[in-house]
Amino acid sequence: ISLPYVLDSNNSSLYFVSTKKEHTVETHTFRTLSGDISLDGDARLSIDLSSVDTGVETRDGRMKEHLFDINTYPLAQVSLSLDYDTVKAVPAGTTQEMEISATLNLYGVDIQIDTQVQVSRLSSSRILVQNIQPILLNATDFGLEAGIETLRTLANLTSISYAVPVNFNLVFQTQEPVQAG
Ligand code: UQ8
Repeated sequence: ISLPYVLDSNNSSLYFVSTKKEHTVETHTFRTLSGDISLDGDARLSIDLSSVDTGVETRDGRMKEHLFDINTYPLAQVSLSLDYDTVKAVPAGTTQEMEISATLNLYGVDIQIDTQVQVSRLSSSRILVQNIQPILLNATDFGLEAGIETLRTLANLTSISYAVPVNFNLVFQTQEPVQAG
């Protein structure tokens, strides 16, 4: 039997990196992720931008308002199609590299991300999907540079880089089949 996979958000994470004043590099995250993989192989990841966590509340608030504009764009969404049977066939305890081509929608803009992921089967019902190389976003591709300049001015900084590396660890699980008898 085949069953859809649903993101186990408690065991999944997505981190991004910012650089300010040339050499000050910080790691941030989004607390709320959701996603699924359908039997047709449609995989989706939804990132709640209001759950941004940089460890500084004032900064989180400013990013939601001036960078992401969460009232208009509450989510970043990733979608791709893959071969469900290939994913299903990864034996438990093993890892397989896969080339994927995904679409990221952020700030109303779609960009294509071609990258390599590692798919590890943790058990019959759980898989772990991780990027192999860091994914490099450029804020200008989404028209986010004006928002970054606003943040820079508010925080009185000499610079904030438009280059943003992203890493993710995503655990997907299928519902365990109910044992007969
Ligand atoms: C089986 C199988 C293969 C399944 C597939 C499953 C699947 C769905 C896989 C997904 C695959 C995939 C390709 C995923 C892609 C994931 C990505 C790339 C998601 C994107 C996530 C995202 C939205 C990232 C953010 C992007 C972005 C442009 C962020 C901007 C970051 C910046 C530049 C922040 C600046 C921070 C800063 C330095 C602020 C200045 C500051 C302020 C304002 C402040 O107030 C303050 O305090 C007072 C400071 O000091 C502390 C400040 O520094």
